[in-house]
Amino acid sequence: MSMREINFDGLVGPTHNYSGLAHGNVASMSHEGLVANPREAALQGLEKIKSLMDSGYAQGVLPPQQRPDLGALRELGFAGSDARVLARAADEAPQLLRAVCSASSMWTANAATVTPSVDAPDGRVHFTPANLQSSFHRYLEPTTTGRVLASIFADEACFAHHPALPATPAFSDEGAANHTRLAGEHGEPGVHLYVYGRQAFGGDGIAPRRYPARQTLEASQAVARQHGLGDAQTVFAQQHPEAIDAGVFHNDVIAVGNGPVLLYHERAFRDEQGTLDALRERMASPLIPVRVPVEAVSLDDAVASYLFNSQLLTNPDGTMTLVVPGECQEREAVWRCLQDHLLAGHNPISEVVVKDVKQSMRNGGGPACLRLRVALSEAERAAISGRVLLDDALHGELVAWVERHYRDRLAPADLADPALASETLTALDELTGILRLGSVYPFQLG
Ligand code: SUG
Repeated sequence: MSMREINFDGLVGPTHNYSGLAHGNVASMSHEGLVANPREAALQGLEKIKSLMDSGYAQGVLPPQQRPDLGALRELGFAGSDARVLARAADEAPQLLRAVCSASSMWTANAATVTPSVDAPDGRVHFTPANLQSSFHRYLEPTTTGRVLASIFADEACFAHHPALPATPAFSDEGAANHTRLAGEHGEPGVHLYVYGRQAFGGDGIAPRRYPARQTLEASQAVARQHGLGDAQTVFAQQHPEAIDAGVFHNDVIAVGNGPVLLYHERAFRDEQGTLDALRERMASPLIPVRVPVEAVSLDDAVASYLFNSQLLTNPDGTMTLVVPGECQEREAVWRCLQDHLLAGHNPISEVVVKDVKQSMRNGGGPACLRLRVALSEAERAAISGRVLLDDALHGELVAWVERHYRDRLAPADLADPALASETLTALDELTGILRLGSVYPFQLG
């Protein structure tokens, strides 16, 4: 069976802005109030996926969400015309207006957790949208995410969709950003590494003190259960509390795995050796750990550069390419580590590709945050609905669509502009036509 990983990148929405909404995400907190450039943000994302497609990697896209989410404001008691709802929210609760305008669905590593069919007992690909209950602006995503995934992966013979977990702190779930599948190659049965920040029920109480732990053990276990994974296929590891307190709000800011390779920072896991041992015990092929010690890259450098928020991609000859954000070039220790430790080391990483996703990075989203990995067989690829697999024609249409509809300047004060809301609806309505998705947005469902 020819399994292939497809990276589904989130298209950056027209309301991309810097509102400082994410507590514990150092970039988001420090760039609050900056003027954003949504057009540049979307084009940077499209350039990344075009160049990866040109290099032979399979690429898909997921649409942005409807923002501002006026439905959410109405549920919170703001009534009247759309313009009135926006004006009142801007006046009485500006923090709520900012939350309902966030373009955070671009970070599709948080959209869902996905289990390939080769690992699931029923032989289907399983999806659970992340409940993202740890922040209000992200909690608004899962309903539409579930609808979009169900519309693309509609064929019930191939795909199974589960409900998001109960949106309560005990089941706080942030999706694939805390999930890594390791296997000799994509078609081989895999071992699933779930990394959590805290335990809700019981545990020894060791958890971060400064910033919130967004993923719970109980959430990770529930997702594994939904997907039918057993003990022999799963490892649950606690994230190092020090890492979270340094700004590592998801595991994908401190570790990345692909195939048999696990690239990780010394402080990624609370029990480093125990985690590696548990993986080795379960994997059919030898694990290839690539450890970056704290002397080579400090936690602060890791967070500032997003070295570990890289995409690790398999090449046809078995080597791997690491796609890193431009910020890695700006930190000497990180750049040196890439050259001397990673490229020169005994591991399959043979190439480093630098991508500029600065607009997203300023909100704490690197190359790996922007994509959801879905490993599919040929038959499953053929069963995809809609026009979401990237080719030159689709890329060209998406670039033209962004250039037609997106602003090149958006400050938090612009979010109350009713014209922004109507521009966004026009753009999204056109986008569902381009992607042939049918009706997925609240404004289309009536
Ligand atoms: O949830 N930023 C996102 C970044 C998510 C990155 N994803 C992964 N690491 N997989 C977050 O913290 C900031 C939005 C703002 O401030 O407007 C934000 O939500």
